[in-house]
Amino acid sequence: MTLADLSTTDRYPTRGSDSTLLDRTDPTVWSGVSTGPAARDELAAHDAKGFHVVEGLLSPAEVQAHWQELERLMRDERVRNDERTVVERSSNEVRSIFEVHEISERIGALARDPRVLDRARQILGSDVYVHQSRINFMPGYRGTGFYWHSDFETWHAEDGMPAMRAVSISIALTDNYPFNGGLMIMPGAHRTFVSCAGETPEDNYKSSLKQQKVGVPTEDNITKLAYEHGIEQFTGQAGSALWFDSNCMHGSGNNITPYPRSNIFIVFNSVDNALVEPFAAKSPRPNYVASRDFTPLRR
Ligand code: 6CS
Ligand code: FE
Repeated sequence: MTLADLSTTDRYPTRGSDSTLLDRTDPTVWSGVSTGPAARDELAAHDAKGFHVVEGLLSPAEVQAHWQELERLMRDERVRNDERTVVERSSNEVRSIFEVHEISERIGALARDPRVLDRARQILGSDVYVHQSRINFMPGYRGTGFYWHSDFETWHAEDGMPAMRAVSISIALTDNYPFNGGLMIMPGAHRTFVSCAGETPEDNYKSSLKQQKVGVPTEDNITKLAYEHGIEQFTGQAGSALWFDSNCMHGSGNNITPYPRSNIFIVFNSVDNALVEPFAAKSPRPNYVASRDFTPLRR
């Protein structure tokens, strides 16, 4: 199979008539970049489980500075009225702000920070660019979660991402507890691609970013994966970070506690995995949800 074939052949068919479980045919940790901040055992854990945690990535002072940046963005009427801001379906509270690495210089610098950029390059084995960035606020009392899903299933179907060669970092800016919507994740389930039934509606992203209804695994398949792999939860102090593979099966519950669970997410994609035409949607999603600027990210 030539490189060109690799990017256009659909090895992960989805959004058809049925929902099946397919084996992953991509590495999780890619060869090609031998140096970086990740230790051998961290890469081994990431390969086996599909994720690993870096405690204390940001210092308390850095957490404070990024939290103040979040509050500044929240107060900025232009940001609130921007199409890149998604509000909660049940209230008018901000749920997410997308392309936040472009909107905020401080978060743009975080994406280029060697503690972040160099680890992404190590995992993906190449130069990388930012496919998507967002802040998920998960406010107290009314923050709603995200049902079980694989990000890659959406990025493949709707953004045209050919291979599982993207990785997300979720940086906690508030303490992530089991009870305030901490992200749940199935260790090892990243080696299975869950093909989902159901055609992608036109402009699906306008509703899916509030509540995903298409590209959602069946309860049968979630049950199978949960019984095989179990469920772990990312909890940790503000400043800690979760690195997780694009195909991890993950989700989060609602937050009815007084404690917000606000995280910064940055998704890195390999420059050798550039988006092509969507594999299961009539037209690609907008750039602020799926960047088509594949320029390698530099410090
Ligand atoms: O559609 C997406 O790109 C987004 N949806 C979810 C539920 N997680 C990843 C990403 O932010
Ligand atoms: Fe997700």
